[in-house]
This record gives sequence, structure tokens and C-alpha cells, in this order.
Amino acid sequence: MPRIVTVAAAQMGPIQKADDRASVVSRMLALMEMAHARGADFIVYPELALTTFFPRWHYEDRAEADIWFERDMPNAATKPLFDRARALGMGLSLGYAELTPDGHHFNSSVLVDREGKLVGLYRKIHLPGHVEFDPERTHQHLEKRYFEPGDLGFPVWRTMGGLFGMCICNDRRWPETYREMGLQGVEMIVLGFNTPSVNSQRAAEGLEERLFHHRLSLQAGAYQNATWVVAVAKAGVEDGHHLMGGTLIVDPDGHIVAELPGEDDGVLVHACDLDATRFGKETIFDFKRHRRIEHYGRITSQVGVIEPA
Ligand code: CDT
Repeated sequence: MPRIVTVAAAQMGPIQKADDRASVVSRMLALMEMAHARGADFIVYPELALTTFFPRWHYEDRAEADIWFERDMPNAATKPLFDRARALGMGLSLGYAELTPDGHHFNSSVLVDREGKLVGLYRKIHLPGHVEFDPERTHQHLEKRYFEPGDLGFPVWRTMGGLFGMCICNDRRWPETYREMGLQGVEMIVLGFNTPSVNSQRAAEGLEERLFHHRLSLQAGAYQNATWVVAVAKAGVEDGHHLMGGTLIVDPDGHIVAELPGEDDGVLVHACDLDATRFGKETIFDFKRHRRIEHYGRITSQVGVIEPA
């Protein structure tokens, strides 16, 4: 019997600084109804889905940025989302800024099963950007100021009939992200992203190049680890800054099977057969049989960099 997960990648258009959690959650609920009407049983929302991408704003006093953080998940603002997903029998994943009871700050995402049970928490490991205000940049990217690197590794959870993992935005550019989960047999990796459409340190690197690197990373990660990858954007002009779209789903052979056009709220729905991961995992990327990590180490330490004679 095939193991089908009908996933909805729920892209969100911009969230402005002035938008409150309630208005954002009502947009997310509308996306959930759309996804359900199209047969989805698992919905994935973007990174920092509840607020504007606040790391673009510099607060001299870091504590001022705590207004963007959630102290519990679910909490009063997000409970309607969790309740509705459970009533519809849908799993869910969403990104948010997490402030722990002992005062730690993480860029996090949760995984909730179709019965409404919180099964997974992931904390973003690869935090891009910088700590201090940088006048040289066209825009700030202060994730390193407001978040600590995640302390939970890249776990994989058995739920919804398969093996699921999460990562967040910049993590998708790092092969280690996929490989850590690939080594645990992951069958579907879900992630959200907020990616500015220009590089703040290289103006010539515009939207096309950014979309190219985005697709390149996701497709390579999916293929080399024989896993589905679902990537969900927060997009459009947020507080005067443009975030790219590019919400898409990649199959375990590395092909993009669906991509959402535009930068508004919308859902991309695809029925993913988790058994489609079997061929890659049992042949070319059967890590136990073919991965030769002991040889990588020996070659690197014996040879090193060969300088010209
Ligand atoms: N949110 C996030 O991680 N965005 C980064 C932008 C990097 S530019 C400093 C990304 O990799 O898409």
C-alpha cells in the first residue's frame, strides 16, 4: 500500500511590522481551508510565519526585539491554528521565534501530527548575517544578533506514516543539513524561508541568481539523500524590502514537481509517495554499502593541499 502524504506548501505574502498575530493567524487559517479543500493532510508554513522578518531591524537594546518572540507553542494566538488542523485531520509545521523559559532565543519550527500532538521541535543552526549594525549593507540581516544557534541537531521523527525532518531557510544551502537527516533515513524534509531578493553585499546578485541557488541547493539535497523536500516562502514586499518567492516541492530524484508562481498567500499541493524514496536509498545512495567515510579521512590527512612543484 503506497504511503502518500498530500502536502500543502502554504506560501505567505508579506507581513508588515504593524500586522498583529491575530490577523496573520486568520490568513494562515484561510490557507489551511484551501489546502484541505484540495486534499492536503499536512500543511507547511514559512520561517517566522507569525511576524515580519524582524531581523532586518536593528534594536540597540536586544530585549526590545522580544516582542517578536513566542514564549509558548501553541499559545493563545496560535491555538486556533492547532485546533483547526486537528479538526481537519491535518499535520502541520510552522516557523516562529522561540523565547524559552530560561531566556534563550531561537529561530524555531514545530512539527505537529494529524491528531494535534506536538511531535517535533527544530532550532535553526545556520544563522546568516551579522551581530552589529552594518552601514555598508543595503539592508540589515541581524539573525546573529537576535538568535542563538540551534542546540537540537537535525533530528528525524517517525510520524504520519513516514520519517520527517525540518530545517530553516539558510540551513538549506548546507549539504550537512540534508546528510545529517539522510543518514537517519529521512523521507521528507520541510522548511520555510525568508530570502531577500538581492544580496545586501553584492547588488549585482539579483532575483534570478538567488532563485537559481535556492533551487540548486534543494534539488541537490533531495537527490543526494533520496528524500522529498518541501520549501515554503514568505514573499513579497515586507516593510519596504523585497523577499523572493520560489515555494516548491522536490522529489527524491531531485526534480521540482511543483512550484508556486507569484508572491502572495497561496498553497501548492502535491501528493508525495514516501516509497519513491526507496529506489535512491537502496541503490546509489545506500550509505551503508557505498559511503566511504574512512577513506575521505585518510586521503585528506595524507595528501592535504598539493602545491605546485
Ligand atoms: N532567513 C534566512 O536565513 N535568509 C538567508 C538570507 C541570507 S543573506 C544574509 C538565506 O539563506 O536565504
